[in-house]
Amino acid sequence: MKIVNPATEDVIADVELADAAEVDRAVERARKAYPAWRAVAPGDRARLLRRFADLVGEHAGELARLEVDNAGHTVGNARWEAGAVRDVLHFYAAAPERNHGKQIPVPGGVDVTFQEPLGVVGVIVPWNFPMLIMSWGVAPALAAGNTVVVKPAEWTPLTALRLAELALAAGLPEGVLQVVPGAGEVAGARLVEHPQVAKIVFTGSTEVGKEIAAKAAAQVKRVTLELGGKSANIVFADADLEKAAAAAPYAVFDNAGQDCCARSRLLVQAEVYDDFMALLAPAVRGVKVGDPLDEATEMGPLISAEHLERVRGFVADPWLQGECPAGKGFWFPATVLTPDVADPAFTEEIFGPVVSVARFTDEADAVRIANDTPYGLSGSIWTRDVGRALRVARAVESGALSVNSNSSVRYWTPFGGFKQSGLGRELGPDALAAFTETKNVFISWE
Ligand code: TXE
Repeated sequence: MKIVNPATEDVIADVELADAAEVDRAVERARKAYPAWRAVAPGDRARLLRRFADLVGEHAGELARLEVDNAGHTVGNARWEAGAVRDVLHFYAAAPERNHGKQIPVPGGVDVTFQEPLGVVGVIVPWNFPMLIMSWGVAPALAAGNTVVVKPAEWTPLTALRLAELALAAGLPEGVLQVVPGAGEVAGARLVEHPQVAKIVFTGSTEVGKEIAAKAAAQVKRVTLELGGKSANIVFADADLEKAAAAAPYAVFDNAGQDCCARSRLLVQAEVYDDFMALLAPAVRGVKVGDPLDEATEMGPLISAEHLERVRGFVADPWLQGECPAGKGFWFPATVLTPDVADPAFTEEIFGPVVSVARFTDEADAVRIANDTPYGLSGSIWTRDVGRALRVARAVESGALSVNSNSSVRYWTPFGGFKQSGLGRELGPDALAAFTETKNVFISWE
């Protein structure tokens, strides 16, 4: 498949797509590599993962450039992402030596638990944050003693393939981490259906997530799902409006809105609506869209022509649109809509640089609108009232909320969705449990 730079439409690579038989061979190699990998002494496994992390750090510039060229990320963001991949690997490198079980008092003997690895884990990655999301699955899975087969998104396999090379260079044995580029319905589907794959970690659309959950259920296969979002950015009248308005564009236009945590519904309390919108307009117009390699650029292109058309289909009668380059590349401007709350632009995940604004009357109304969605991934609350911040944070049905901030993801805290935004949690100390089974052993002393 021809891999295209979304900013220039140049073909930058030609990658062969794996068929189902190739996936089977990869799973077989992973299965063969598993007994030796799980038997590696914890300290040695930690050392190998640290070496892998260090190599990622040493190649951060190269990885960032690949992500810029392949996914259209701005160079600043891509550099941060490469650093974050390194940090995620370092964080979980500490895990093999801390993967403790318990000793539980029982009569007649000793009862202990072990955190056993699962076996072969399949990680299916989307195109919006190719290397970063890959690392969220790979790092804890490897740390817990599993072997991993990654299926990157069709459009964006380049950083995944490079990370697999770096893993080998770091000394991870053959078969422990493999990357199989391929079509979702072929290679992805085979990974899900393969009886020797013990768990699937999937990030992508809710539609495909449901299909994967159903297929996995047929084998009682473990799944972690990170799916879509339509998160709310709630601005109360008592907020620091200037700060909230300055932050709002980045809450939704970062990565050109191709972010499952994008706060694509902006809810503003009625009495400050006009003041807030007057502050928002120049902030949106000020978003610098263009060449992702330019250090000053804040927003790059969308991933593909197909996706550009999809995003365009949601936009009618914009309240405001910024500028974007004309000519080659899949460009779409930062866009603000003020649709009816029943409009698809307000209810569906657009996954582009489009924010839909609505007013609310009071706290209860804000919570009602925020929760009136099948999604529940992230969100922000802007207020100076600590009590209100806590009440609303507890009431919004969402997995990751921030108060007076856009922040969603820190690798040492848990991340995942309520409702149809997902199943299970990634990152943080708890993610390790998602890659192990608890085994209970009773030893009689009688
Ligand atoms: O996602 P898909 P797409 C949302 C976003 C976007 C929409 C479509 O709204 O516009 O989904 O994006 C693999 N069995 N998000 O079509 O199809 C596929 O190859 C197994 C939200 O790219 O879900 C890719 O590797 N695997 C999101 C991955 O699944 C299958 C990130 C995601 O692709 C498969 C991306 C199948 N039957 C899109 N079909 C987020 N939450 O961050 C596809 N795949």
